[in-house]
Amino acid sequence: MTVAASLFPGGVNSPVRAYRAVGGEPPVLVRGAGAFVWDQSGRRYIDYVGAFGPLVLGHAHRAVVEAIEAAAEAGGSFGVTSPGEVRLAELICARMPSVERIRFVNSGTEAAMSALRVARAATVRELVIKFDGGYHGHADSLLVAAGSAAATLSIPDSAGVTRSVAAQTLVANYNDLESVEALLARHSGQVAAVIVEPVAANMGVVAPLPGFLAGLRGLTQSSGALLIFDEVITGFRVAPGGAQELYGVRPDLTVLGKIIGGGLPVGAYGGRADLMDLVAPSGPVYQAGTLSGHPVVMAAGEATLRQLTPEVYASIEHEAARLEAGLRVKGASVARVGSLLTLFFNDRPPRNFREAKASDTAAFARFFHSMLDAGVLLPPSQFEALFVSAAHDRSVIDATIEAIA
Ligand code: KE4
Repeated sequence: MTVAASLFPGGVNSPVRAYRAVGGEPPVLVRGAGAFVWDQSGRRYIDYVGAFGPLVLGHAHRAVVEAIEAAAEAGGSFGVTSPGEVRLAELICARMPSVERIRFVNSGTEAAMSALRVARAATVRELVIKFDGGYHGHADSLLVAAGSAAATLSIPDSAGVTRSVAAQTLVANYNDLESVEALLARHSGQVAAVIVEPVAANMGVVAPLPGFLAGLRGLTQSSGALLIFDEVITGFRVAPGGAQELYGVRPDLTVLGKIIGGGLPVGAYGGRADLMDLVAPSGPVYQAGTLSGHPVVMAAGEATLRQLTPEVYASIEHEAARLEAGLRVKGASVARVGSLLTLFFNDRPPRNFREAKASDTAAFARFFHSMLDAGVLLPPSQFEALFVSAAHDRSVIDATIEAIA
């Protein structure tokens, strides 16, 4: 796509799509249906990218396409609340009881950024704790990296992020409660929130160790900081009520995206009513969005959630477990939570980002390309997750296992 290269930085509209981590030229994909995508030469691939999470039903699910068509026919965004927003919000709040009030936005980034603003307003504190390897979108305050051991302050993880912004975000180690405790003690009374991916999926899939999430709940409660679950990936993916249902831990605020938009641009943040009532126009925290709650996006999200019945979760779980067994190749280890999987070229599943980074990324790149040659499209990075959808039926999983062999 040389034309794309002249139009977009790196020829892409999101960096991971440039295949820098695995090398080679990305295929140009033109169509998707169910578990499959086709490139412009007509070649078919089994797709485990699934738009990086939203397509839990697979590509172009009939019910979702029809809902989008009907909503589009009925006109665009009206600039006032419409029934579709209410219906989707009711579905989300019914499945995630911790979400008593919700605000739709247009990306996970916007949702995470807004949730932090609410937390800072609610606690009148300035610092936020995130985890090394945790990704919450590209808001300045979330693009920070752990400072070197000596420098206890965080450093920017992107050009253009200022040191003063980075200094307000502290970085702890995933699955390491002591690292959180130490930061809370050192900055006593100053931490507004801890934001965490309850199942990390941006360092590859790293599950929370037993007690980790409950430990975060206790530490935040006792220190006066809020607990924010970033469920942009895990929400309605790892269980009907997301990771907070799966692990039985109730956050103060939840960040959502991906699945709730059925593949269209979406984000949402929500949680305790007393916190969300701080958001304009009912409170002093300003946040707005021209196309927030767009009827077509709401229709796609509603159609998707309505398809996600216990039976569908059970069948996705069954096939994902079969894929996990099939992924056990020599010299690699598999991490899986529900329909999220990562094959780590590592002698055991990592428990944090430092261990994940020790994986053999060159071996992953070779595996990626051999699978691509065999007609299986994996996410182009060791630090992403494979997504199994409801459309990945027995025959698709069998074909994938064959390709692995
Ligand atoms: P968006 O702003 O990209 O909609 O969402 C940001 C985000 C927030 N929280 C979590 C846990 C996320 O995983 C993401 C975005 N995920 C990446 C892939 N892991 C999106 C792919 C991309 O950047 O192109």
